[in-house]
Amino acid sequence: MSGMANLEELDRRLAEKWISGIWRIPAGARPGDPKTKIQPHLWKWADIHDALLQAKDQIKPERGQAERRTIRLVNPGAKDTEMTSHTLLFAFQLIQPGEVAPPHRHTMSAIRFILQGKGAYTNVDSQKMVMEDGDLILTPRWAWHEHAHEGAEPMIWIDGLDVPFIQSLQVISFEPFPGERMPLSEPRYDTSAYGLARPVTGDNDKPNPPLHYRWKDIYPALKKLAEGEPNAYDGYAMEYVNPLTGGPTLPTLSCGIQLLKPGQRTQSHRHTSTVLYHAFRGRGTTVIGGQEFKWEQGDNFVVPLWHWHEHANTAASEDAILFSMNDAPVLKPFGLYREEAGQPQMGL
Ligand code: 1HN
Repeated sequence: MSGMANLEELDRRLAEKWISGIWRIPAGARPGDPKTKIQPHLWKWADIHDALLQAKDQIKPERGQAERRTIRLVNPGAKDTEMTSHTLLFAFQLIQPGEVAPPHRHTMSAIRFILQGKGAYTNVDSQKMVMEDGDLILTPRWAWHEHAHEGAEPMIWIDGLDVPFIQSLQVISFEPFPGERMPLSEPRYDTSAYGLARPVTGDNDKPNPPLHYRWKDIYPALKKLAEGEPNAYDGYAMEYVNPLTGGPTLPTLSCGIQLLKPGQRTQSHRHTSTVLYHAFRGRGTTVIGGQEFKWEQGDNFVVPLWHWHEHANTAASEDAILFSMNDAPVLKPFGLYREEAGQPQMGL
């Protein structure tokens, strides 16, 4: 009998006992550099908006039904999970005047980044947070939340969640609120007053309150930052911090906002975190792993981990503003966050 036949026989005998030799692991599973199934990809705003309008009359955000009129961005490398990356999900939600997206809570953390409309609010842990364009609103893990719309026109926002990460840990819990509507009170947390001082209350024991970062506070800060020196890789970039800890936006994900001036280009770098981007204002080009992606307002793209990337604002006179969400907070505590500077790739 040949050696190979002997080895196959050995593997078969071990498998019967639920044992497996590590000689069965292919060499390709020991890469020198991190490998991901997630692919660089861009989703056009027109396609996202069309999808929401097509779902508008067919889907109602009702209990026991869909609960939310929400569409997901599916990475071509994650067809099995229908998620945007292996850790993160970007989804888009539309709510009609008078509708209520029923209250529930889950072990996934969520952010809302508001894109269009007026008059809707999200109720997180009984705090009424009125949504305005460019606002970032947090729904921390296990917080009760519902959305309601008191305005006159459809409202659209981004839902950013850590669903696939929580799925991979197999700790998903989901609970409907015991009652049709949540109780409501005015917000207790005013983030704009929190930057330098925080309330001395028992709430400080709760490190992840449902915070509201208002565009009317963030945008002037971003413009002010743009009067100074840019970051080489991200332009004029800020992270939405948790003012109670100084840490990331949420324990499993962090959000950022960055401005590129007309004609501005960044240098290439790569890191082990994955980033989902939304073009909030302006237009430009991002090169990801040698592939060029042209974006304009409303478009979304993903920079998969360890892919070289650089951004450019290609407009002559308009600022470009990118909102982003990344998974660095689940890497950094374990020393798995790595970053490397590269050579420029853009032939613009
Ligand atoms: C969710 O609870 C919401 O509450 C939106 O608005 C999108 C995507 C996956 C899982 C839960 C919401 C979601 C979600």
